[in-house]
Amino acid sequence: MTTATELLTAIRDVGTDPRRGGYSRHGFDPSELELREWFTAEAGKRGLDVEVDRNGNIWAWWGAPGPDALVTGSHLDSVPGGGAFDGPLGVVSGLAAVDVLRAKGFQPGRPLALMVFAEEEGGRFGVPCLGSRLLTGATPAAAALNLKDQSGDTFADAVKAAGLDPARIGRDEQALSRIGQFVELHVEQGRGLIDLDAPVGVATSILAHGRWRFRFSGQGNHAGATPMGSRHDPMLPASQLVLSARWAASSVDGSRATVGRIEPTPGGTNVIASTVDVWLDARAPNDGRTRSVVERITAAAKQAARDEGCELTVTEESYGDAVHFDSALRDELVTALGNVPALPTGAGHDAGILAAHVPTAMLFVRNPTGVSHAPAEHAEPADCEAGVEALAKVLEKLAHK
Ligand code: HGY
Ligand code: MN
Ligand code: MN
Ligand code: MN
Repeated sequence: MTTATELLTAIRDVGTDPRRGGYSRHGFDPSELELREWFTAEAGKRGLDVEVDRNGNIWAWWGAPGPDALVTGSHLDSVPGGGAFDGPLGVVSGLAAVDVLRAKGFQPGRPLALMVFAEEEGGRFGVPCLGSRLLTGATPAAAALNLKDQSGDTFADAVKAAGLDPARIGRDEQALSRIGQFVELHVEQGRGLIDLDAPVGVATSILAHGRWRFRFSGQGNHAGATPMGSRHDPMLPASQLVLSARWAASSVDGSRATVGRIEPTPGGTNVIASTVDVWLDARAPNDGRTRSVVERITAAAKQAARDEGCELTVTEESYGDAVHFDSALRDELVTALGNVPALPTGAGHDAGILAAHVPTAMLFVRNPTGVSHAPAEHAEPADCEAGVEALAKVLEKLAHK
């Protein structure tokens, strides 16, 4: 039997993009395709039948596909310069849990599948959980196919390059109807389990979460020849937006607002930018609070654009309302595992998308640094094994004959 840590070590050498350091791949990116091949081989070694659905999500079946399948899974793509656990831990724990169950001669009493969702981070096309959103129809095919990545390739181009048919992208009734219950194991992205001194916990809720693109347009000009009083420099209102994200979020309880990506055009050191694109990630415990944070930030950005004689266009790139996981299923997990803590997560997950369609639950594994979306993200081997044991117990209980 291979441990989760051994499997994580194995995939560290597959599909890693050295340019960004650490673990970072985009969905549908050539380096991620290699990783998907690795997963397919590992699933095959465990006698799981692998298929790729029309939206690029991978399903590894123990037993004939659906209906009323018990499904577990997560994602393999990551953010630029991300950590090695966010996504992969859920996938390798599924493989290791199958090893545990097979070793004890367990035979599932219902179809059981291990999934890998495509493009969960939205790192390439800007929409998080794209694979699960397309599967469920939360994102319509038409809205997805025209999405462009930073090199100008469309999602349709990427789908073709991945060997899929753009005409078949979209809500997959048959695949969705196969899922009876879904459980995702994930490294915790925060300090909850550290403070609770527990290796494993179950999720209660996910924040309402959206992404907006602010485009400030001004007057491109020469850095030396343009007097300060006659500039329309979009970098000024862009900077104001970054600062307002901090004070707006601090004034709305439990909310978070982040600017992690700013792109001036043309981006020359001696050039006053003509446009500046700023991406805002905003989240809060409910829809109303997220919206109010974004409204405050947008008002400040509009005023700053006016003051600098710049134009502003705002585009909502993605949005997902707050998720409250199925309490009955959560209670089943707590019963199966014996008194594990239940806690919320600030991070988004494919489980959050599926929760609108099937009873869904999440397991978290302690992260001693509490850091995520950065190389410091971590889970100790003993806690990874506790996660595998917990997942195997949950799968055994829920898939019992
Ligand atoms: O961004 C998120 O919340 C998740 O880690 N994709
Ligand atoms: Mn993530
Ligand atoms: Mn994740
Ligand atoms: Mn996820």
